[in-house]
Amino acid sequence: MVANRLPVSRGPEGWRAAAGGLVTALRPVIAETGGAWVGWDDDPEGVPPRVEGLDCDLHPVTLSAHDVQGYYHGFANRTVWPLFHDLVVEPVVDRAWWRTYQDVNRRFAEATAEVVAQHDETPLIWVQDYHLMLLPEMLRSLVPDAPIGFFLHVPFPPPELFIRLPWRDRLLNGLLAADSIGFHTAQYRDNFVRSVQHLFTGVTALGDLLIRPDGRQVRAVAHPISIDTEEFGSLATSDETQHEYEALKEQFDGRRVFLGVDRLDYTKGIRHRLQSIELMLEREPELRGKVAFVQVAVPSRDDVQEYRDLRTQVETEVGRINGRFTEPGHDVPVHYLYRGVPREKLGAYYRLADVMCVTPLKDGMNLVAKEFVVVQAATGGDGALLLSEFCGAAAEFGDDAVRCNPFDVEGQSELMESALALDEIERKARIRRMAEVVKRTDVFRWVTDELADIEEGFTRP
Ligand code: GDG
Repeated sequence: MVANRLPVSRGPEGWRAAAGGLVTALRPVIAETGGAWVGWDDDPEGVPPRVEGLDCDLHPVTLSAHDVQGYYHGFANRTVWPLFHDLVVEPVVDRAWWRTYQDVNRRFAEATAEVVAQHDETPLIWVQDYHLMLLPEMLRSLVPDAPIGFFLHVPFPPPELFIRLPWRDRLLNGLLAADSIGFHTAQYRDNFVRSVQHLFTGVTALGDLLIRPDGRQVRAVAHPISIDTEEFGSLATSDETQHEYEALKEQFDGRRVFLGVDRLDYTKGIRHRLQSIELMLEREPELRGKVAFVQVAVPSRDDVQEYRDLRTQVETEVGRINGRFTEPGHDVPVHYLYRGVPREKLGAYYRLADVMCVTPLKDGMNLVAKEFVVVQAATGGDGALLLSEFCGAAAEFGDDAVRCNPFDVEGQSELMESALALDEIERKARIRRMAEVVKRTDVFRWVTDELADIEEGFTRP
């Protein structure tokens, strides 16, 4: 496995495997194959070669402050991220960042080739995400006999937007050296295929296959990422979550709760969501005091200017709404938490929510939506899911979610109200159906499908 970060984090009791579906889903595969993980060791004291509970060798790539600035904060997060999220902010184009991105990708490739050389049999290499898009090509020349897969966790934009990037050919060539390239949805896959065909006339598309002029075939496939549904089912019903839930229930007694849980990122539609809440309270005075909106905003990329600006804008909105609609001696309408909360608390919020607002302007998949429906279904809940048309999850839930266009702030505010007004039996049935979808296509299925496609796509040289 090659990813920007190693799958470990340091807590008060030392190093442990990182929480999250990806690591959980890979744990059995890694244990079985005696796997290895190459990633940036973002810790001043370095990362140990093994961490208890994770049967996997860790191979750190150490980056200087200059590398991190150009490769990570720069090219990955200020050029590719906004471009791939349909330009919701203007990408910054900087040649020096691009050079650093190439250098760092090269170092990841060399570190990976060293790991491969330690194995008797050539292992399968699976590369994750937009930080490492040049890696398949670099690896192909260093280890020609390894199956190489790539998965993109963010959307792939339409060709009209992608071709604005000065180094568009280089990125596509980087990816096209893989045996299989995975995307969350058929739409992102099609955007990629159309970009390839637009820029490289010699490439033929045939179903899931792209045939390059040299005859090499590459698979471009849609495999939606998901969650470990059992893990979230147990989280929902654990004693600690129950305890947290009861406390929240009491705090919000007599009020219907809207919930948002996001990294504080401009792609997540938090400002538009707050504006919709404000419009709803303005339009419907009888809802004032009867509804509360909880926004968990997990700090993210706060050394990037656009993210610091976003925080100021969001906090201004929250202040304005609370200033307008709080009655002295009563609770505020918007509860804004600028921090992550422990998992049990997150589970309790998912249980508490009457309407979960997942309203990104653009989002590759969005796992919060999947976690919410699974937690609700595990406890017989009847919460509604307000879901943006512009996230991967929308392709899976159809009309069981209340679908919204977050750019239409007024329309979204009306949909918030209709979500609240849905009949209880109807809401329960919808939650059950959406949870069934997530259970059928959980994260283990994603890993199996991805690995199978990489193996099948591989032709020995
Ligand atoms: C990228 C793509 C794609 C959030 N707040 C807390 C907390 N979380 C956890 C959630 C969820 C995860 O963080 C967020 O995942 P998302 O999928 O919603 O969003 P991104 O971070 O943007 O992820 C996205 C994903 O990659 C996978 O491919 O779906 O489209 O942008 O798991 O539970 N966890 C805890 N406390 C919090 O306060 N413990």
